[in-house]
Amino acid sequence: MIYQYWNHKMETLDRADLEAYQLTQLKKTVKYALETPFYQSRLKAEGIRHEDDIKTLADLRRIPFTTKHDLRGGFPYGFLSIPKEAIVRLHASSGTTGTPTTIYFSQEDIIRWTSFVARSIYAAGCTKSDVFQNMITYGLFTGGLGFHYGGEAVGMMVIPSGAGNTTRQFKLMQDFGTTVVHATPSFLLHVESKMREEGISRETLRLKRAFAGAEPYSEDTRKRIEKLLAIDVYNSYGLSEMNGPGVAFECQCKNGLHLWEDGFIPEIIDPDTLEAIPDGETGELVLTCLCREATPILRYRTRDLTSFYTEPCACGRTHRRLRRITGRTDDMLIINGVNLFPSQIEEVIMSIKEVGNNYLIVVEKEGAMDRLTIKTEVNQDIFMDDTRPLNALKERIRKTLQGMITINPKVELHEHGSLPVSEGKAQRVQDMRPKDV
Ligand code: DLL
Repeated sequence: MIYQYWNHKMETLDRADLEAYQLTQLKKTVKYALETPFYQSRLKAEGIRHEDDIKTLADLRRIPFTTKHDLRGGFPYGFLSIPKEAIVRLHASSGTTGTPTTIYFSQEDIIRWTSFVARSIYAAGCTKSDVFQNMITYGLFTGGLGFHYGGEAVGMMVIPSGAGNTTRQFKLMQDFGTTVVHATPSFLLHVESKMREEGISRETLRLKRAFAGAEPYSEDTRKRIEKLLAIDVYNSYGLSEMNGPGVAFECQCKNGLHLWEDGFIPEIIDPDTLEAIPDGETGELVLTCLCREATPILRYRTRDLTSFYTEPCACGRTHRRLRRITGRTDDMLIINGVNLFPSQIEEVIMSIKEVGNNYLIVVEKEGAMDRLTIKTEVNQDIFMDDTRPLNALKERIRKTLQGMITINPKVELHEHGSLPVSEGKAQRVQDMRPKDV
């Protein structure tokens, strides 16, 4: 395979040069951080009064972690390091507790962010001949504008269709010969179901690739989308605190996500002890943003669980690769004392071909015990009136799940298209247990 690089020099820097570059950028970031109300006191308490107090990359460890809680506490301007007149954009994530976290960008920040997204899109093999339909939410969410700017920088024709309205999405794809789409994996599954429902023939579309991210999904889900839509699907990881998309992305080897280490310093820690863990082992990803002046964020605890591949990638890029994110430390369900990540359930059910494209995990209290119910849609080819094969399928799903997760779930089969669909990030878990128990 011939690999293409957006910025060959930066993408293939050897480790020593990459670390030297990181140190320069880290010092700049610390300089900006010292301008913010939040970090001023934080850093000074650790004896960091000037960027020159950072002498090596190891000095990063002197800086305490930053959490979502800290960011909320600093709302609205506690993390701002430049005069307000120099801000050209704000993005925000609302989260669940009400207080949003806001990230501000200067013009230079937007240019740098755009180049990381463009680099990612290019690594997946796209060129300026592509027609790119950005089927993800625009607005305060970073997915829309982040990919929009990146796509334009590559020179693709960008169709800012946004999420939702599958009928209009198909029309745009057919009218303009869309070759690449971007969406959450759950929306891509929904698009595929709708395509069949509306009788859209694959031959009328020119689709070749999709970028799928913003939420966890399993390798089986990727394979399912690839097979059903006959396209290549590339995993894309990012978070608003680190700009948005364009933090880590799969190249054409599709074997882990290159984390752009000239833009971000990654660490993987044990979420309980907060100690660094050996390369290759799973833990919480901590990121330091090296490419933003307006809102510097140091050692941010992402809560995302992942690990690094230790072997190099065939594409020649030197930036280390993350394994697929398996969940978040705050996603973990404890069911009758057993720890369970929603991704473990997805992994099992998406490998069963009779299972449809949508599912829901429900946890309730039944007396003193927790009760896990998996509601899944069945494939469109399955008749809901035929109870015998349906019961056999239900039993097969139950047994397979029990074997993998050691919990005996109740399984409910639902007709294709009957479970709620989300256009953005899917809400797969309904935990109905009283909060104080
Ligand atoms: O989801 C940014 C983004 C937009 C990424 C479009 C990729 C594509 P937030 O809304 O701040 O930002 O959510 C960030 O989403 O900490 C992960 O928990 C999760 N996440 C994002 N990408 C992936 C992925 C955007 N590829 C949070 N796999 C992160 C698993 C993902 N989880």
